[in-house]
Amino acid sequence: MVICNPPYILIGNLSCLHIPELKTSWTRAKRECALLDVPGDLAIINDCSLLRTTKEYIDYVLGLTDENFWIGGTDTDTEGTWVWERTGEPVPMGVPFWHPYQPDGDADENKLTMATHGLFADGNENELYRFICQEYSD
Ligand SMILES: [Ca+2]
Repeated sequence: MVICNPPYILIGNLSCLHIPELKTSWTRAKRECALLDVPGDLAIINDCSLLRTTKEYIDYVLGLTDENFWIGGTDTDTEGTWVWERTGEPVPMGVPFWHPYQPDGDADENKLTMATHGLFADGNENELYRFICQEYSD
């Protein structure tokens, strides 16, 4: 059983997430997660149930259907090779995680979002988006 420390809340009985009100760049979003009372990092979403329940939380609890959210993936180091920045583990590619037309930004878009459609899309790191922090236990 997962126990979450405030400000994180349990999503889908799977992970402890917190979505601050700020819109900011990917790099500052990452820093903001680290500065929470219980430090976290931009979310790693490796599980399609977590992807789905996070989107449901965003849409139906927060009512933020038109927002993009930074999460913890990047292809800055090797264009086209997406990894979770915190662990270096690969980001799952294709269905059901990514939108069918994503990623499409090549070297201009090297950070990962959960976009308005609830699926992954690449984004330019200087875009000002909401973001999803995750408490981690390892
Ligand atoms: Ca890229």
